[in-house]
Amino acid sequence: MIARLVLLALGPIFAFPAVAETYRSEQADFRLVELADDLESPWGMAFLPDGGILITEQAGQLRLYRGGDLSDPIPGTPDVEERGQGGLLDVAVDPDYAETGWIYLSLSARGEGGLGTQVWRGRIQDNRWIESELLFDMQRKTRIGRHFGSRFAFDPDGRLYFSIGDRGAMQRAQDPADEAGRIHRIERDGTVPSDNPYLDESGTPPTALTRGNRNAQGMATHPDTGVIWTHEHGPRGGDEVNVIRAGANYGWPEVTHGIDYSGAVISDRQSAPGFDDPVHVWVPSIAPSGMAFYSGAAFPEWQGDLFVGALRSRLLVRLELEGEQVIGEEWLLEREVGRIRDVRVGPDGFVYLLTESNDGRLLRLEPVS
Ligand SMILES: [Ca+2]
Repeated sequence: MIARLVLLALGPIFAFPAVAETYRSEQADFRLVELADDLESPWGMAFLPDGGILITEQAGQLRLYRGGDLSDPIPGTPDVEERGQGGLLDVAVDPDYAETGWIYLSLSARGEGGLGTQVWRGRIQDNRWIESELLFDMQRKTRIGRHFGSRFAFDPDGRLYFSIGDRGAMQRAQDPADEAGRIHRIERDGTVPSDNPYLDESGTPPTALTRGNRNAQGMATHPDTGVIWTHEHGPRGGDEVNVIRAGANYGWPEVTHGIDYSGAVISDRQSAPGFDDPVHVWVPSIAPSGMAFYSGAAFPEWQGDLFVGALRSRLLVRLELEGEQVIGEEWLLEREVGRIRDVRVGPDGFVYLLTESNDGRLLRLEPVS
C-alpha cells in the first residue's frame, strides 16, 4: 500500500537507521524520523505543554523525552507488578496541567487475591514523582496476567475515562457487579460523576460507564464531537472500533466477530438487540494498540482521520471517517518498524509512534515539504 521513495541507508528492519526515510501514502507523503531507540518495552506516551513527552515502560519506569534527550526513570512512581500483559501502562497529562500539574498513570498492581488494574495521579517536581494519589483500585484481583486494559482519555468536561479488560475471564465483562471488561469514568480527583449510568443499580461499580468490552488498549476523544472512541482486541478475529456511550453494552462475549484461540466458537452471533455494534471490525485480527484522531496543521490531508497502531500485524492503520462511519482504510509502514504499541498526535501536528520491543523506539511522522 505504500512505496518507499528514498532509501537512505539499507539495513534489516530491526536495525532501523537513524536517518529519515520517505514514504508515500494515498494522501500525504511523510518522512519517518527516529527520536529515541533505547526504550524498554514502552507502552504509553503523553505530551506536556512545553513539548516534553512522558513515556511509560512496561516494567515500571516513567521517562521524559525532551529536546532530544531521554531522561533516566523518574523516581517515586507507584510500584507495579509486571506480569504477562501487566505493568506500567498508560500515562495522561491533566487538561489543565499548567494550573494543576497532575499526571495520571494506569498500571497493574498486586493486592489481596492477585493482580488488578489501578489508576494513580501525581506531580513531577525536580524530576521526582510526588504527591501520589491512588484514584481507582480494582476490587476483584486474580492471578491471571492478561487483559488489564488500560488507556486514558478526557472528555470536554475534563472527566477521566479508562479501560479495564476482562482479565482473561470473558464472562466478567457481562457481570453487572464486576469492574472488568468495561470502560470507566471518574472525576479527576477520583470521585464518581453524578450522572454515571449505573448508579441506581445496587451492587454495580459506580465508576462503570459501559459493559461488554473485551480489552481496550486504544482510546481517544473525537476532536469535533468530544465523544470517546475506543478499539479493543477481539479473540481470534474480531478486533473492534467502538463509539462509547454511557450505559451501552458492547457485547463481549455474547456477540463477537471472532472465535477462540483454540478455534472454538465463542458465540454464533455477531450482533443482537441490546448490544452496540462496532463501527469497524478487523478479521483477521491486527491486535490494535494506541489510537489518535488526527487534528493538526502538519498533515491537512489527514484531518479527522483515525490512526490505530497494530502489534501482531506490525503496521499503522489510517481510517477515514464520515461521522461515525468508517469509509476508508489504509495500511502504513507495514512490517517496516515492528510492533506499534502507541500512537499519538503531538501539539506540533506530527504523528508519534512507540514500538514495542526491548529496544523500543520513539518515531515521528513528519510531512515532506
Ligand atoms: Ca463488541
